[in-house]
Amino acid sequence: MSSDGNTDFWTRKRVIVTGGTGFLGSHIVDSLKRLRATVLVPRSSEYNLVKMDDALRCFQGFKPDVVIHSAAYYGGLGFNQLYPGKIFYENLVMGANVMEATRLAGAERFVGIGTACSYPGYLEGELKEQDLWDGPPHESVINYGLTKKMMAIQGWAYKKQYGFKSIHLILTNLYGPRDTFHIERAHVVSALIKKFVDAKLRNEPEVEVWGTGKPVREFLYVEDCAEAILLAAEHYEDTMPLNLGCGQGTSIRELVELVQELTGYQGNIVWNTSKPDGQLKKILDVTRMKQALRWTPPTELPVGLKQTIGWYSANKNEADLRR
Ligand code: GFB
Repeated sequence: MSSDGNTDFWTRKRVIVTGGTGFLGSHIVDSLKRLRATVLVPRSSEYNLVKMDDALRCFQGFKPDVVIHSAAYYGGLGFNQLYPGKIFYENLVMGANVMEATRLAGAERFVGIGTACSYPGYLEGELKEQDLWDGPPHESVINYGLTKKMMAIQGWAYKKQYGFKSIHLILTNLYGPRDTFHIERAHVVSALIKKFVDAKLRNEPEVEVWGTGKPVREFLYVEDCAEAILLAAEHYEDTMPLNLGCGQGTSIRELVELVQELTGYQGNIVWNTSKPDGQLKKILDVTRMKQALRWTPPTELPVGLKQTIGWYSANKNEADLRR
């Protein structure tokens, strides 16, 4: 057993991480390398996974033991409103191709990365895995949420017909170093960090934030999430999807105040209520996660925010350009 609780399950395993140069994927790759796995990250210039031929060429060439499908074409609420069609098509087709290519390449397991946006939009309590199929996702993210949910169905169908082993992990809102800070694509945490850090640097009198501040979200630090994904890949085998989160809600108003305090910005905050709030509450019930993985995320929100602000400030030029 290594110091981070993993066994030697990953040592010398051949692992494909789709999206392995992206935000979440790059942290998964770092963790896998520490655990001495042999990792392939398909580069989009070489393999376009929306095309089945490319997916097959990549997967049959490398012959993975495990595939972690963390690639996704997605962004925050604003991005979903700008590109709903492309988000739908790319995620749906890529998910179907990657799982089929995994099966044809004879890999022993597939790890699908899903999203809390797949849950029914009307639910108000904490989101439990057994409620996943009880209704349509919130209108602001339905085009994204349903595509990810289809991977869970594909895994179920493949198990039934082929005995294929896959798991479907439902992730809450992530944040952390290497997030997307480009304002068109950013989720709320990276958007706020960028806005406050930039406003402080430029001595701007006010920062605009979106909506009413009332929505509640749950935020999971990306390094914790990568750790949970690898634990689940090793220890979780059920076809029932598994939530990964911290189980604690933070209102957008609280988050704004926290980021303002941690960045030391002294100006005013303007709430632009013409911008959408999205779903009012999105918090995962993580009871099953704690039982199955014997794990809780170690990073508290203020600590993770400090790390992310530090990373953004140190890598601002590069981070601002990355879409
Ligand atoms: O993180 P976010 O863009 O997406 O927005 P979702 C969360 C909340 O933050 C919304 C508010 O209520 C926004 O109105 N907010 C306040 C801001 N200021 C800002 C700002 O400057 N930028 C942004 N982006 N929001 C996501 C999906 O929905 O859920 C993702 O869009 C993903 O694709 C994730 O799947 C789980 O939390 O509403």
